[in-house]
Amino acid sequence: MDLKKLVAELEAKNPAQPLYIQAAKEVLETIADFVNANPKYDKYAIVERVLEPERIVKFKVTWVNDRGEIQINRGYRVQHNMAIGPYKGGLRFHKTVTEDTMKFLAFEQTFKNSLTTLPMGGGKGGSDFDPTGKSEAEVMRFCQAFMTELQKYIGPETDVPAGDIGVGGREIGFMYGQYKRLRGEHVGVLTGKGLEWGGSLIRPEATGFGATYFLQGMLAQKGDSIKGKRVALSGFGNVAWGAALKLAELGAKVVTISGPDGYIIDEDGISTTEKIAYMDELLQTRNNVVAPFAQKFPSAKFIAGKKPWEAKVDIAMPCAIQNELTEEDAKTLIANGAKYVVEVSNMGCTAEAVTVLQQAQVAFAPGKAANAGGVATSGLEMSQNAMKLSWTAAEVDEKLNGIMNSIHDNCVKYGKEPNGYINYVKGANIAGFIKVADAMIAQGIAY
Ligand code: 2IT
Repeated sequence: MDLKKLVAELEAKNPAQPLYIQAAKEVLETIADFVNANPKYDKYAIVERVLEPERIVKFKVTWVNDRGEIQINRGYRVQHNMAIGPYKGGLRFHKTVTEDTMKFLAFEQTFKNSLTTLPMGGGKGGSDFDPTGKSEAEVMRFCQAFMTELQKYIGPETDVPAGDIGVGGREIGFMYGQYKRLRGEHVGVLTGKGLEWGGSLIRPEATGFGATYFLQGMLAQKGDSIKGKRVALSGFGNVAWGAALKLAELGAKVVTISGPDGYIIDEDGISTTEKIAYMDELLQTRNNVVAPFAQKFPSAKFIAGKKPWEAKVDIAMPCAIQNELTEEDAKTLIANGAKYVVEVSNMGCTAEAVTVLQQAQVAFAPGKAANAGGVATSGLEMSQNAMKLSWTAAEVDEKLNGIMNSIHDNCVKYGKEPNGYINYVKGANIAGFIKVADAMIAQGIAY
């Protein structure tokens, strides 16, 4: 493959889509040597083909708010790649959602899902609907209107959405109810369902648990361990919550969480059951502010308008949204002695931040590897739905742990550099690419 030419084409074909270009460029740059060493990929134009989503559905969502006013939002589903299984990926409801956001997330999802070892293709969807401050009735009406259109394009064997930012158990419930009402089928068309109606144990915790298991692999690789480590988390949603739970259990000290309003620093550690439960309580208020945490717990301080990356920590785990950790933040973390950065949000670090971290030999894990535990457990939910049975929490957790270990092993296999440094970005991209690429070759010129 001609890297320069492909990057130029990528930029020309996707004008005004900087997120998609950022995600795709990173993959192109890290797989180029591998692709060039294996001519079959060029023979079948696999790289060019994988850069193009199989389908993008864009639709109008019209609903009525509590004041009787008509609201119009945009809905999306990007069906990126079906080579290894049905499209699979979350739905994001957030005011920043654009076609660019959806394309970058669906692209990342294809490689991530490939890494999980489970048969899932890549997709992503969502809307620019902003859940902040909306009543339960408004959220329900929106979810019903959204699913009325989305249901035309999904199904348990074709495309299985789940949650993401702004979409949790409540929203999955409202959308599942509407799917059932329209189709008359109780099937595994969504994951992240409630336990009583087809959901899986450990799914709510899975992204945070999985990222922590991945971190354990990174630490073990350097003969280090998690106990006593100071950790900065950003965000206070489902992902940060799951990570806080597992980090506390394994003896790390989480010192920060954050929101759009600023960050919380707590030198006593955000490690007690009460504090972690309060994170979830704050999320359920849907006000999207973290400041009240400091009013509730005297050991916690609120720093308005700042990000948690200025705290002195050993490990940073961005758990909020893309590009939340910049080059400046990376330099601050390095100056403060951080040795590990684990992306738990999708593409949580800017490209410049990743370069700075890698140059300083900080162990850096990309989201598509470290946060794959969420979708992996969605895959386990699909298995349980197909078998019409449910596994115990211990069974799911053990499978999740095994999957995260295998992702870590694969990153090391394809990402180890001559000096011993593990380039997890390169490892994840090559390992994720191989399975998708080989499946596409086997299936002929279809997509
Ligand atoms: O980014 C992700 O991997 C998710 N939001 C979870 C997707 C899923 O299908 O469980």
